[in-house]
Amino acid sequence: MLQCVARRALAFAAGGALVFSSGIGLAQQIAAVPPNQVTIDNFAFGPTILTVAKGTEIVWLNKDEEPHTVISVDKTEAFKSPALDTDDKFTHVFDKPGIYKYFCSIHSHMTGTIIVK
Ligand SMILES: [Cu+2]
Repeated sequence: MLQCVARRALAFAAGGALVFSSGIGLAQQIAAVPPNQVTIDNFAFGPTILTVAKGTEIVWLNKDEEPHTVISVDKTEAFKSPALDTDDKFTHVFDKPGIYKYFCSIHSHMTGTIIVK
């Protein structure tokens, strides 16, 4: 009787561990691309339009083999990165709500927008 209960408890614990470990796997996948990150890849900013809460620090990460820059069009919350090489990052904190357009000064067809709520 006691052994039977112990066996059930063990089976339950194993099942719980399985659910728990798969839950961690999902969390790691989500963490792989932070919600405040813009990835520069194949001559494009992605996501092209990113909406965040005010006070958010945006991280631009260059995954291209080419250098790129991140330059604000709007002067009210100006930001201007140096040329970013492969795997270089640039960050900017957006404190005021608004719509902030930016581009790459090396490849002016590359554009993106940060919407701050
Ligand atoms: Cu560029």
